[in-house]
Amino acid sequence: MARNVVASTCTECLVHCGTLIHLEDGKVVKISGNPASPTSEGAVCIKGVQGPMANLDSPTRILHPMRRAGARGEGKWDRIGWDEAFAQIAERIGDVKTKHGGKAVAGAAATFTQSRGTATRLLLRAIGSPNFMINQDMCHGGRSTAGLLTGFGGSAGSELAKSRTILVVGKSPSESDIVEWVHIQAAKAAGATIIVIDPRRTHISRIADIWMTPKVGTDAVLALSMIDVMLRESLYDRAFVDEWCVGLDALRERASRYPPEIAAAISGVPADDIVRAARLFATQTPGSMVLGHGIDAHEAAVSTSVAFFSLLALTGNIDRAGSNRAGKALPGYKGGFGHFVQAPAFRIAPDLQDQILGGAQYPLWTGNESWTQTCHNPAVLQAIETGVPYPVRAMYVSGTNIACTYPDHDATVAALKSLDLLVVASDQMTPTGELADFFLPKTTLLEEEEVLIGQAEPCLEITQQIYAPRGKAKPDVEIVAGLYAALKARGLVDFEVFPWKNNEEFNRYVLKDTGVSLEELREKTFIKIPYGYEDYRKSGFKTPSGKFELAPQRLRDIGFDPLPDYRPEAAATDDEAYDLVLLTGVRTMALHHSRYLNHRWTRRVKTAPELTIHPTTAARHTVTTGDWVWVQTPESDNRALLRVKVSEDVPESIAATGMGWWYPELPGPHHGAATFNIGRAMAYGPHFDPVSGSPARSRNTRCKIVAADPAEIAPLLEHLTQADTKTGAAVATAPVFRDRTKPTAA
Ligand SMILES: Nc1nc2c(c(=O)[nH]1)N[C@H]1C(S)=C(S)[C@@H](COP(=O)(O)OP(=O)(O)OC[C@H]3O[C@@H](n4cnc5c(=O)[nH]c(N)nc54)[C@H](O)[C@@H]3O)O[C@H]1N2
Ligand SMILES: Nc1nc2c(c(=O)[nH]1)N[C@H]1C(S)=C(S)[C@@H](COP(=O)(O)OP(=O)(O)OC[C@H]3O[C@@H](n4cnc5c(=O)[nH]c(N)nc54)[C@H](O)[C@@H]3O)O[C@H]1N2
Ligand code: SF4
Ligand SMILES: [Mo]
Repeated sequence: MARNVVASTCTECLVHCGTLIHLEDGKVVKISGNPASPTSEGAVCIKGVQGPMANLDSPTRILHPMRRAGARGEGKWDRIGWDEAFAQIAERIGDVKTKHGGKAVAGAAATFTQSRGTATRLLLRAIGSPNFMINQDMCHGGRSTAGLLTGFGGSAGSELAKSRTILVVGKSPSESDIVEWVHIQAAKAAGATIIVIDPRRTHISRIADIWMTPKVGTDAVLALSMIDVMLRESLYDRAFVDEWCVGLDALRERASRYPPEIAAAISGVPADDIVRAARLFATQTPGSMVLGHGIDAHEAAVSTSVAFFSLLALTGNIDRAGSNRAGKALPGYKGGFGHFVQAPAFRIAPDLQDQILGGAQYPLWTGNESWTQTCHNPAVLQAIETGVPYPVRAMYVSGTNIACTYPDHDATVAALKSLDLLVVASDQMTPTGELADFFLPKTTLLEEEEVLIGQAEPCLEITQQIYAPRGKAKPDVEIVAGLYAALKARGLVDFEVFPWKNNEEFNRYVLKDTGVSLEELREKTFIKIPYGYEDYRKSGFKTPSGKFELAPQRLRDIGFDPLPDYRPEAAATDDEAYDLVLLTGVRTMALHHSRYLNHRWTRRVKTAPELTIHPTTAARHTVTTGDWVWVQTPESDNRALLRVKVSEDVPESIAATGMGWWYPELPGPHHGAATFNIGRAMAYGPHFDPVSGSPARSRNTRCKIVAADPAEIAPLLEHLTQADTKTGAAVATAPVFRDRTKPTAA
């Protein structure tokens, strides 16, 4: 038997761990962590070990292009050839374009590797549409916009291990980023102080020296109060601030409104903790900060992140060893978000770009100067529904399962169903794919080569292609190349922005000016990018003043208060029945949003969408672990069915759940997403961060829970007691796994 091991990079999530792919006679038998990887140093998670092989031969995998045969969502398909698919899709895009203009075609991608997002964006630009949607408004909108405004939004990556103080705000790295988690644990072992701000008990809060549990949505107050303490006690890094920051006096005045006693009254965090945290973070340097999802998607998301980034600046923890690092570039590298967004060769006419949906309300999110230049997603859904400000009649959805992962399942599904044309590219059938006119089969991780750049430790990386594509599956670049050629043959391409035919050409383009050949990268798998610190000394900060802006000029320019502040969130409802704060989207190691529910291994550990509530809450509602409850929010008339888990990890005021749940084995088109997905009970609006447009109720709102009538829901749960032919999961008899959120007995 021939055995060999190929070093590769995992792209099952954005952490990009280095992996070792073990082969026997050319067949993958195991995936493990690669200790030589500068990014992950051997770390790997269950998704990376199990996911690639399970995706490859999943029973829900689609291996041929398909055209809808019955009514939309009826599940009747004709298998067709690629040429036929490309020609017919191009025809129908042509119809929409002729009738309504190119911008009536929108496209969506999400958490993408480089090629997937780029291919979708450029396909749209080719036909004159600026309407590219990503999920970042829900994801990183507040933090990335704050980084753009202040001039610095860097994360610490491997510097964490060298930090003496680490402040973790609204993030649970043990579930969502194992590389960060490994580095934080290393720092802790070396004596670093860990400060955590999170209302929920997590692995990181368990190792924290100070754990602050604020009321949800009050984090800005804590940051401003820490700033107040640092400035009043002159603990800040005067040399850095004098030379590199503007706006100190204004910030000092603003922060003085939130002395620790006032901050304590608003947030519920003891004043002593705030003072102690401020002193430690200011004096025990170098320090770093990890900002997570918990402070994004609030009405004051941008303001809150500006306040936390300001704490970094005041302490000089910017681009130094052991602090948050600036993104490091590999000279000549033609990838990453910025290149394909900004490079003149890939732009469309400025007057077209200016018509992007949501552009008028959120220029810092959508406009020419923004980081993403992507739509405000609710504006696209509205344009589909109402034709205002102009119609959107076709969509190309690649690598996102929006029927499960956008808030408001019903509105999203209604919008998708009403389109003249919906094309979905994905490796697996999903509730989104079920609604398509054309389903285009995508390769999985082991079947394609992808060049990447990672920042956990600045590094050029490659995902190695191990297998030829299964069936007729193609990588995203090739799918788009085929569509582009068919559109071009019909005279529908206005902007020549897609010169590549396949992944290899694309990857060679990305590398061509770096001095690293594709062959060299294939051989080495990763190449560290040499880097230094304090890049701002060479290039300044990318702000109008060239300095770190504590009161960002760009906010002032568009009529906003430039200083960070605390804004109490508008009350979701006065109805006392909504007695809990609902946190959604809490990450768990075995899932990636809506992915992996079709895999046997996942379903052994995750059998149902969980709603974690405190014992007191459970007693009040007379429910206990394992009971099913209907969850409703004030923003929607619909409800979702979740299973209770009673735990003291959440305070009495909170109910916490994940997101995106569906059961692939249940009948289409929704496969249970219209029952078990918390998105069914949520809405996109009505509250948005005024700067970034982040939907404030997509991750936290209020909810009421009602115990479900066992007789009523029994038919909905039948499938859970049967061995399932699609996932192989006999859930009721599945082994019970140790709950890793509980400490093991000594
Ligand atoms: N295993 C796994 N990993 C993932 C993902 C996945 O689906 N699965 N998804 C990836 C993606 S796209 C993302 S965006 C990230 C998200 O990953 P994280 O940023 O870690 O997001 P969450 O897991 O939602 O954790 C957010 C934390 O914020 C806390 N929180 C909630 N509200 C507040 C608040 O008002 N203030 C404070 N201070 N804390 C609050 C919650 O209790 C929770 O512990 O994970 C990435 N990594
Ligand atoms: N209520 C609530 N909703 C949320 C969140 C929350 O916290 N709460 N979090 C939000 C966040 S942060 C995010 S990032 C989004 C995530 O939202 P999504 O990106 O929609 O989440 P995934 O479930 O990861 O869906 C990815 C889909 O792409 C397919 N796919 C995987 N790889 C490829 C590929 O290479 N090419 C193609 N064409 N397809 C591929 C997968 O099979 C899967 O169907 O969800 C958001 N939604
Ligand atoms: S954390 Fe897991 S899924 Fe993400 S890259 Fe690493 S091994 Fe892959
Ligand atoms: Mo995300």
